[in-house]
Amino acid sequence: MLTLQFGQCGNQLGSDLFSKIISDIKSSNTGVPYSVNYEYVENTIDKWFDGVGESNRHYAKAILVDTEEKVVNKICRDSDKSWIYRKSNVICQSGEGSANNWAYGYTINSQRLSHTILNVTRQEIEKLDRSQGFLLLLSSAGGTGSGIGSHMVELLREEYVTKPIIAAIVLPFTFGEVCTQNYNTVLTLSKFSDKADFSMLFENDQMHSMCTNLLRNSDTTLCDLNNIISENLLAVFQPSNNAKYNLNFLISKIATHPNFKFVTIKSVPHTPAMSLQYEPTHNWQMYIRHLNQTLRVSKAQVELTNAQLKPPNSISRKPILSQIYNTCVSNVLITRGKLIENNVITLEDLQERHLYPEWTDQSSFTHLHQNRRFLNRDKFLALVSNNSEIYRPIDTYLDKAWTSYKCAAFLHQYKQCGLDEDEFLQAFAKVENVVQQYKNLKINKEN
Ligand SMILES: Nc1nc2c(ncn2[C@@H]2O[C@H](COP(=O)(O)OP(=O)(O)OP(=O)(O)O)[C@@H](O)[C@H]2O)c(=O)[nH]1
Ligand SMILES: [Mg+2]
Repeated sequence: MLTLQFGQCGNQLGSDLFSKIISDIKSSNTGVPYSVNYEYVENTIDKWFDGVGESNRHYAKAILVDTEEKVVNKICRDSDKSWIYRKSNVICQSGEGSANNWAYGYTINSQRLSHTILNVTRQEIEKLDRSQGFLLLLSSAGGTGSGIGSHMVELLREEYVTKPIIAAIVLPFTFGEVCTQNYNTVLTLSKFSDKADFSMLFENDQMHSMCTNLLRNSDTTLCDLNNIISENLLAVFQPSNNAKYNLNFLISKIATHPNFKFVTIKSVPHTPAMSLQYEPTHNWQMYIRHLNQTLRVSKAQVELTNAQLKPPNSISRKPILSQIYNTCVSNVLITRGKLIENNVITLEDLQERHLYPEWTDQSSFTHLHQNRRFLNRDKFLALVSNNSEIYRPIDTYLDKAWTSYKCAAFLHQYKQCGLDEDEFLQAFAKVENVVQQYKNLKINKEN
């Protein structure tokens, strides 16, 4: 798998991801025989690294792209001792970035850099003849990751028509930071919904609240958010017991319908570092139940949905399951850790038909397992879910972007970079359509 890291967020996240891969393969307590661990480590190195450089440091299979040097220089300097980026894979223009403007990244900076990015990509792909495809890392809020990332997903799809392309897209804090972030997010999602096989969305809001509430970290930094995101990504992409498990397999299980290409990853357990050793280890079922809960619509939302869709029913007070749970196009559960006889994994909760729309079949749920412990954890579970809940964050950015658009806020900055009104409106229409499709999943089932 060739990773392409774009902009500040993509590069910082990528760096954390590769460090985590190394800690996983170096963890001492694997829980499996030597030969099983050996195969796991070999597969991991084969997937993420490409040869070794000076002092036996593994070269990451990655290309780094940015339009300012600060972050890239820092992560190249900071690489821990056992892995390193290839200098020739760093494509960085010493400039001022893309000014949080998607159009500046998509048109002006892409024009300068895309040729080089494609050339380096071609060289890498030729070398890695069994390459499984591309993983793109970026945030949707800035200008470089979102703009150049969007242009590259188009170019890659054009050149590698059948190769898997997936992305991890970090969505900005909703009360944030960059005034153009909503436009940038809509423009980015519109491109990725078309060109990527699927995109995994990570909301900074949610990652932050996990850090503060679950991990009791009162001083949360971007590194802490990346820590959770890369753990989630790895829990999905590290080898499983299924020999056929690769990117194509995952795409065939998770992106089963062309209208639904955005997914989330939820994982358990997350324990504060301080209490890790005192924390009881729960059985598989407890963790699965926990993941199952993440498929529920939050209470406030249930009330909202009910009020909008159906008059309250005074006769039947029984909760209607389809109204409480989100509707899932597909779910892939990956469990990691030792299976013992009196603690089996039962999957009924996640296989319940009420979770899935009628047009799907049994194959909308997939379970993969790996006996080897993950990152020294006794058990670790990740659920990749393609479900209706995803419309909520997307709709929030879309709404805010539309409100700005109606009063023409900041539009001149985009026009200056060559983005015309039509392209803007097309992006709005595309993302609105994504939202509607996911919303309809629920409505169709309830009718
Ligand atoms: N989770 C996470 N979010 C980040 C990180 N760095 C930046 N962000 C978020 O990304 C958004 C800003 O995008 P950047 O990645 O900094 O922008 P860029 O792609 O470098 O684009 P320009 O700086 O405009 O050229 C904000 O929403 C930040 O919260 C990171 O390391 N982790
Ligand atoms: Mg930047």
